[in-house]
Amino acid sequence: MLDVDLKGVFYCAQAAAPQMIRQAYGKIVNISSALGTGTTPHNTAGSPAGSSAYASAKAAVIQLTKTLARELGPHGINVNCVAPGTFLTPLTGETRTPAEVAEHIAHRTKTVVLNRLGTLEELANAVLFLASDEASYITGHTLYVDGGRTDRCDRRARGLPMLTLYYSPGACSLAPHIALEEAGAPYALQLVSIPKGEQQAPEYLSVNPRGKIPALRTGEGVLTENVAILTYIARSFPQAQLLPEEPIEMARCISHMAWLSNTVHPAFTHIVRPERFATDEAAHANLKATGRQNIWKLLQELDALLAGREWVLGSRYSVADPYTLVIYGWGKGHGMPLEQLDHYTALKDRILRRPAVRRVLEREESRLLQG
Ligand SMILES: N[C@@H](CCC(=O)N[C@@H](CS)C(=O)NCC(=O)O)C(=O)O
Repeated sequence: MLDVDLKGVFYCAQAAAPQMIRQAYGKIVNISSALGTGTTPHNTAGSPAGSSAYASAKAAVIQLTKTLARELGPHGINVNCVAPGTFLTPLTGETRTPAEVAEHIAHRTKTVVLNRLGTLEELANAVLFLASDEASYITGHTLYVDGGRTDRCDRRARGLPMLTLYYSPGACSLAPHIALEEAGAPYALQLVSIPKGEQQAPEYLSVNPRGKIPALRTGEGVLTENVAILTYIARSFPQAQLLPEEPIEMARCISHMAWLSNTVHPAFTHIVRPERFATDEAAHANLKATGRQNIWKLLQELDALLAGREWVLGSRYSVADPYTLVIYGWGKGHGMPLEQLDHYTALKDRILRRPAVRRVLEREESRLLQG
């Protein structure tokens, strides 16, 4: 690996430089890699082998480019480098099983702003540009030819802290959990089990003194309230397109989430925690029964507003969808006949087909996966 990817590059330059110096003109374009830039973490999706030899050789090529540019610049020689992202070549399949190739392509497509892998012509064009006189005043430069890798642009790459989601499986924290996964965000999970009452433990109250899940720890402090957390995730990772840009569509998305948070969610609290609404135990049965009626009406309202829509906002998926999915799971968990709600059930099925959603539901062992 080091012989081909590093020594090969060094010896080529060493062989070509004397002739270039004699003619006082030359262009050297080295081939590094996104993995050599130190800004793209090695992601093992579909790439099971270790990459330390490859990454270090490719990083060395970037440093070689910079130092050679300094040494050869006075002789009229430009030395540059390209750092390609993911391009499919015969090697892609030689080092992976077909399933790993598919996983590799799916993952890399998702982590690219342009949402597709590059063609070899596009890479060759970048090299041609640096080799041409169009690039006569560029030297010592590394050109990223990677379709805009989002993991290069992410918080980890920018040295910002990871996001930490405080969650409890099946709770409304499922929505931001899905949003983080959809966004390709770097995040860690911190389990705060509601069944075990951990949301009232001093450790968690120091995070969210209201003792509610979810909370999201950011580099700028802790955020609470689902609507704010979902909006923050969507705005922090705009390439994932989880919140419309146009003010009116953005407001519609927030309006839907606010209604889930301030009306639909509390309706469930009446049946789960009636003691919070009436100290007289005799009233609890009535609170639960009324709560169930209210919830069923709200679920029907949701079903009606989803008629003719692919997603909550119409034709575009947004953070409002996973939040709406959470409510479906709760209705089902309380034995309500959700299957009677055709539009809502169709939305649930569509959301469940999204790979990021499935990963999260499997992680949370969600009952939504049980059909
Ligand atoms: N308004 C808050 C409500 C959060 C909330 O009530 N979360 C529930 C879990 S779904 C919780 O923490 N329950 C524990 C409790 O109330 O003690 C939000 O939308 O984030």
